[in-house]
Amino acid sequence: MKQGAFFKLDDIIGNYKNLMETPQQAFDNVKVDKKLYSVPRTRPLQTNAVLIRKDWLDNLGLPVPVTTEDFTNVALKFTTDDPDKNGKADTFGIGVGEDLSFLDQLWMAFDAGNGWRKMEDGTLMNSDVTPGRKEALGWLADLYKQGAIDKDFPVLKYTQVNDKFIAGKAGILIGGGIANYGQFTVDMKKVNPNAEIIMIDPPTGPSGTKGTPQSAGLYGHWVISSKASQEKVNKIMEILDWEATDEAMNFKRTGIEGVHYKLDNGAPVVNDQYNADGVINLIAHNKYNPYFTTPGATEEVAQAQLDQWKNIEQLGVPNPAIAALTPTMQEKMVDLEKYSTETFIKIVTGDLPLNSFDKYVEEWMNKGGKKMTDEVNEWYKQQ
Ligand SMILES: [Ca+2]
Repeated sequence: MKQGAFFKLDDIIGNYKNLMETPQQAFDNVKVDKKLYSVPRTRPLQTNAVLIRKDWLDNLGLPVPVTTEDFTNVALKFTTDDPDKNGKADTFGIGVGEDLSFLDQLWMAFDAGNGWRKMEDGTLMNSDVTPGRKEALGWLADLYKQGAIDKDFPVLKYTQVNDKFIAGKAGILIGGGIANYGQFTVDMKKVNPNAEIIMIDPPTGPSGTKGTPQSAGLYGHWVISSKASQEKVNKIMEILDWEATDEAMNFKRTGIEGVHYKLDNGAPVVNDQYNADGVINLIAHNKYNPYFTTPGATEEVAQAQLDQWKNIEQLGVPNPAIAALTPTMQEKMVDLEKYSTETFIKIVTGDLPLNSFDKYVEEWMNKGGKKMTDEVNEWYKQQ
């Protein structure tokens, strides 16, 4: 980039009002020496949603849970009180996967941060060794013991967790995705026409914190060769700018009526031409994730997804060390994470007591965690 291979966009980006709706963080994350040589393929900074069975809440007369305490209560009742009213004890509260996936928003409720947490003294601490992580593990262990968390979670792949939710075994996904909501609503109706899922806020923890993980806000970025003529640059930018409109986003979902889709009871149903013409592959370079919407999903589903995206816009927890890459991090991070995950699983399943967490932190530091933390803090000071 520094050799001038790409067109510098700082002076012209302001002319493209749709592209200018890109969050500043996404621009910042692609700049080189504070200069803009590319247009980020924008993704939303926040994409998570707590997914919960609304029909189960209604069957048991329970309100939508807000605090971690409410979630405890609902998860237990989803396990013991036959929320699907089939007379069998065949449900549980919370879906979790191997590596303790689907729990980001729980860690944030307990104030463990997103990867790294800025501490009160201004230094960064790895989320895996924060007091909040310990507290959250205690919460999980307690629910696991009572059967409110999937007994099989240590061996469940991502798709298996989703499948159990769709099948009506699990009632809550704390770290569900807005993107999945569309397909879930479609698939779940096939299993049970009365099934209803809603997206709700992440849980609020004991100290009043709540949040959802914030990403870098992009998935790759577009560059234009510095050899391109000004005319060509203008044309490319015009196209990218159009692709950042709601119009382009809607076009990507369905294409042209009569050619790519027809309306069936108000819901657009796409046809083979839609795939043949590659409409789905349109860049739809939007400020929100084009994958939020499911092709063929109803307007209500698409609207619920956009509403959720707006609901959590202010709840994003950034990772303050997202761009850090230190020598010890490269050398030890994978092993450290593996060690952490193995330990956490044992604590949740009761194979290790909660107070073993303190010994774990000590070990983690000795295994390179201390050195990595020092390096990350050195890097952080220079930002
Ligand atoms: Ca049941």
